[in-house]
Amino acid sequence: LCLTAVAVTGCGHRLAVAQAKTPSAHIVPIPQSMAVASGELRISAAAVDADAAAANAGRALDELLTSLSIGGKGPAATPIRLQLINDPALGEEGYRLVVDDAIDLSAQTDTGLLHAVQSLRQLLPVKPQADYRLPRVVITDVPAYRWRGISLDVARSFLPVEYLEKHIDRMALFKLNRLHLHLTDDQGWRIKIKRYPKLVEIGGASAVKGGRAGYYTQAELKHLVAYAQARGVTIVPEIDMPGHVQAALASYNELACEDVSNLSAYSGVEVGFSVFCLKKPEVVYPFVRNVLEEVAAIFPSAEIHIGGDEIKHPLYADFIARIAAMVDAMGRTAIVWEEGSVAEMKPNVLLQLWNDGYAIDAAVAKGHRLILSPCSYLYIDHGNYKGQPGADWCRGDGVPLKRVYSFDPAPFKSAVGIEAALWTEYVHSDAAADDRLWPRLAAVAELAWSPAGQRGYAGFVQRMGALRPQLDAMGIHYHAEPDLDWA
Ligand code: TNX
Repeated sequence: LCLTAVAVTGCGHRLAVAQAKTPSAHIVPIPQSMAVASGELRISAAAVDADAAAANAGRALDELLTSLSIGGKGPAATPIRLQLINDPALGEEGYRLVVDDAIDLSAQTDTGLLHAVQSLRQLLPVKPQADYRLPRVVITDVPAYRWRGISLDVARSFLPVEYLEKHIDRMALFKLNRLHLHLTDDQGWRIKIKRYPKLVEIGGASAVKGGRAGYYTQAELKHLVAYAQARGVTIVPEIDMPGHVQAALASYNELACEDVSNLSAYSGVEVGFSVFCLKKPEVVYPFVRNVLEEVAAIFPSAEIHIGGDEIKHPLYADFIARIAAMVDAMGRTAIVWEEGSVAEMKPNVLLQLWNDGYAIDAAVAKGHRLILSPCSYLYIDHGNYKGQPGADWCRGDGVPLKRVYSFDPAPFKSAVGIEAALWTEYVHSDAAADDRLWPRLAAVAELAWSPAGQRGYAGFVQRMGALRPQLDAMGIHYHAEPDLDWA
């Protein structure tokens, strides 16, 4: 007999491995509850019965099975059922996944079922095999936070549409659900506004030194919105103002106070020098309104980010209050970086925290809720390790995987969730973005989805380490993280 030891002489190597190992259930983010029973389910074919009302999840399941060549019916086919059910405890995004003699995925919504499919996908290998062995599990899973985000700065250095599509697929694998696009900054304006064509003709043609210029057409952005929506991801647009606007001033000089006709977009990395001319409300407010109307027509997101960072101006609080009200009148909710908390705004306006220790209690007392992006944990433009070239202003030791994972959101009782940020002053290619994003974004996903009681770095390392083939299959140029033995 050969039960465990692979090295025992006389045992067929493959047989020994197959008998020794119950397939393990490594899922990131770790589910709220998961019971693993003994034994395994073997699958070679699947008989899918999917609720037609869950179209996105049905398509995702179909793609998963096709990618593994798990085909059609037949007497030996394993039933796979994808069902919409009524179970309020699962909320908007929760799901149940049971692997027994059949595979049952259930949720109240299409989005919940999408998450169930992603968990199933992580339990399976990434390459076609003759048959598949799944652990028998009962998973009930609900996210800790409704906001599980990543912000990409496409303004300093552009990221192409094809990259964003891939990025959305990767987010979906880890149940991340908010893609915040920082579309405008001093160095570039990346969204075509039909009423102001020079914004992309001039502002879209520049970038930070060494970075990529470019812009998205409205058709491209609408395509991305739909692509993301089908994968459970909401794209949240940001138009940063009243500072960080040099690209806009270069395109439409009248937005500036100085009487200059040769302003040009900026390619350095300093911040805080450009500002709309707030003494010319008759110029600035109609411009902002027209821009935001086109933005709102492209992005159906409940929230629109209006920036508001890093600018000191006597009319700043008034400007933020007026633009937040403008967004509100459009039927959307404004998000503003933490500095905007000085403005009088409706309490539903979300504040995005980015400086560790920023004094936010007064704003919270007014009812504002928070998106947590503390730079010393979640600014992943900072190095994967101390000394990796790039930003270091917030934390000189970089923001390693373990550091990201150690962020504790619990003290922030008014948080709606967590968002990491990839600024791109020093990130100028798809591969460089991948290197910054992965595997750290998986840690962010676990912080945002999994309850504190289930989390732990050792377990994360073990589960994430096992998911390396998933990242390889997606073609991710991830950082060779030593903690995961990926070096
Ligand atoms: C601060 S965070 C910024 C960005 C920079 C980033 C670099 C925030 C709201 N503003 O403009 O790109 O630091 O790490």
